[in-house]
Amino acid sequence: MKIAEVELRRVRLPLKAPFRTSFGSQSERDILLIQVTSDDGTRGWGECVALSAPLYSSEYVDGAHRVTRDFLLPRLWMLPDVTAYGLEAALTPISGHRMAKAGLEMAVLDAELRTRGTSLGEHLGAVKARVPSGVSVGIAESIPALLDVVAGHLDEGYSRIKLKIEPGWDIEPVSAVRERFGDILLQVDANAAYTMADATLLAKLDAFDLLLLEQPLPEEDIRGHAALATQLQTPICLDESITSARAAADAIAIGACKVVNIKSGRVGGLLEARRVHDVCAAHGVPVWCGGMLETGIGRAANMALAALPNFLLPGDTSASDRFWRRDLVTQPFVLRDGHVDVPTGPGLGVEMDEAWLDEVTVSKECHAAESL
Ligand code: OSB
Ligand code: MG
Repeated sequence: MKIAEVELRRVRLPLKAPFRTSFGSQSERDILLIQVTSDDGTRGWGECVALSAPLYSSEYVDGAHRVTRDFLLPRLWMLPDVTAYGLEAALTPISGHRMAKAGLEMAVLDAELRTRGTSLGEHLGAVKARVPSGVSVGIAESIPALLDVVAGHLDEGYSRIKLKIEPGWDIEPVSAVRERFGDILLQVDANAAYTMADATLLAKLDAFDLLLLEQPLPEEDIRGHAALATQLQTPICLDESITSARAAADAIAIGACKVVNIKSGRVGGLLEARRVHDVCAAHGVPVWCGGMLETGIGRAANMALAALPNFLLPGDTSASDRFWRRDLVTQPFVLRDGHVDVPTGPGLGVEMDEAWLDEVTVSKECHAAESL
């Protein structure tokens, strides 16, 4: 495949409600979208998951945009024949910037698979037609407000609830949710907000029979997680720390996690995400699919990934209306019986709602291959 053109577009989409985590509150998303067009006119879309500020990880959307334009695209133009696999290799010399790489890779893979008439699920090795859908619940104003939000999601039929926690918002809300809703699938995510000094406090979570405790300690603190694991019954799951299949292998070997959250953006793309899946499977470590407040583009990729065999826990694979009044795709993802369908059409299997997309577009720049 030859790429004739790449469009970098920024869209601004308000969230239905502010989403609060230990690293801050989001009330809208400023998203980098990538559209590639091949020389035969096939188009592919990618969504970069970088947030506005470098709080969850070191990447942020303005930086990802710039890296894509200044360092990734020149390497794409140098490829005589473009495939997602070839692009991944061509981008390897660029250190870090995994979310930027993942956004471009997604667009190329979408176009490549559309050319071949293959769905992303089929390409990655999906074994399910639909995936169980969990929901990530932000830090609330009060316990009654949290209970109302959780009750709403359970009424909608979500299969599992994840509560965001931070120091001062942990034991009480978790206890209140467990007491009020009984035997639901429940887990918590700390987004690196604790230290080893909190080990005794975190051990109190053992009383609530949680599926897992996600990323209690900082990204680089793999050894700390291994030490903490010896003091907890609740399985530790890593998110921020797992930046590659190698990082996953290391974390598992040292006993830092019993479960892994996979986000293709965090690990540099869907191809590396599948390797993370495979490494975990080889070690008998179950995985689940994380989310980054994606529109239907990134959400489509998540559903395909979450359909792989070792995705044994429900993911943050919620329906489009969890965050958006109107998604960017014409067929938004809907929740049915606590599940969301994996797209079956070629590539990502979604089409853009062009009118809405244009309405929420803040900027657009077009880059063309110098010669074909
Ligand atoms: O840690 O999983 C996380 C959102 C943004 C950044 C990090 C995280 C999250 C979520 C939301 O928890 C997951 C979703 O998109 O549903
Ligand atoms: Mg997380």
